Amino acid sequence: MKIEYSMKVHNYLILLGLALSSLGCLAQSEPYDFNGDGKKETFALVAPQINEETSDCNGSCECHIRFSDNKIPDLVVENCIGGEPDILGDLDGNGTVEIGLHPWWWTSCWGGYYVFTLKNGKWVNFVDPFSIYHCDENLDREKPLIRKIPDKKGVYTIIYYEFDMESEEIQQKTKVVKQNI
Ligand SMILES: [Ca+2]
Ligand SMILES: [Ca+2]
Repeated sequence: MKIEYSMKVHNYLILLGLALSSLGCLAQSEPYDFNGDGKKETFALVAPQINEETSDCNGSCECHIRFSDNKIPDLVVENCIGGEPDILGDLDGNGTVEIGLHPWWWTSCWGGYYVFTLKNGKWVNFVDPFSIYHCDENLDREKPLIRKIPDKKGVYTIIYYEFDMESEEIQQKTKVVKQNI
């Protein structure tokens, strides 16, 4: 029951997001410096259009995070029908703010979480993507899923999910991961 209820809420949020984006009411983010040029910019997530009859995307199911500074390329996320990007702060202290995203998908409670950073004019994975189980009521989305570790460089603590074979339970875990770039 718990999962069913969460899925309903999840699907409602997707529909709401899709409705808003189709109306052109794209929510702009708070301004931060995503490319490290000392000036702040905003972004909006542009979701793909959904064909109501086929319940599929018109074109590719990909989201574009588009920036107010047109020198910054779109952050293109495949297998995405919407989402609410997280502004994670400047995790590695190089002057650019990192962006996190759990891309919405049709039905599954499982999904990937991606941490993106702009490096040499390209969006790349800051750490390897990890799994989250977003139907879990104990998943506090107000808290960042990736955190700096005080006095350590290049490693971060992440919150992720795993299906534990022994207990046959879905478990929330934490671990330390290395920065990719
Ligand atoms: Ca900037
Ligand atoms: Ca950074």
